[in-house]
Amino acid sequence: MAVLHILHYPDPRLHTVAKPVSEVNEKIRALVKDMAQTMYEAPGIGLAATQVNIHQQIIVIDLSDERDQLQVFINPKLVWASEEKKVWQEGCLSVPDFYDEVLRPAEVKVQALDIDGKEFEIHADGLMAVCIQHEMDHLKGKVFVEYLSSLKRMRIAGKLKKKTKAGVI
Ligand code: GNR
Ligand code: NI
Repeated sequence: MAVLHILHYPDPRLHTVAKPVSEVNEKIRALVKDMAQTMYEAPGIGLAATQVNIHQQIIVIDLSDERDQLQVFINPKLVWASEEKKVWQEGCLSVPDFYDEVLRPAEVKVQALDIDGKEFEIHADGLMAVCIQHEMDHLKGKVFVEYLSSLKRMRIAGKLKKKTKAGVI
């Protein structure tokens, strides 16, 4: 197992569009383990492969307090989103120490493959709906700061560049 390096905004690699996984094999399962370890160590409630510079459609999520309820989504597809939208204060491991409000559909249905390559569907609301949409955006090369004003985005990019240069993150 290994803790992987997380890319930080405005790294252009965060805008790479992930490709579908062709087969859920042992290599993918090993990668999922490393992604889970990286998410737990960070700590975060979710991680998309894009954030660790692997451009395949893989997401791990764990919303539990005990950190023992790992959920894996491979090749996730949005099959339904509610008309109703909700604002949530979002953060991102690729945008350390910044939090801001994002408006998204309040509920979604997502179809994906699990760790055994078996298809399943979930109906998510609350934080799960926010998190799965946030992670699916990563796979499309989108970071949550792209929902904010260009002024805010530029400020965040500037501050993070400075921190990276100083070796703080
Ligand atoms: O750890 C995380 N917390 C979080 C809080 C509100 C909305 C979304 C998230 S996801 C984030 C981990 C992360 O960056 N996943 O891509
Ligand atoms: Ni994120």
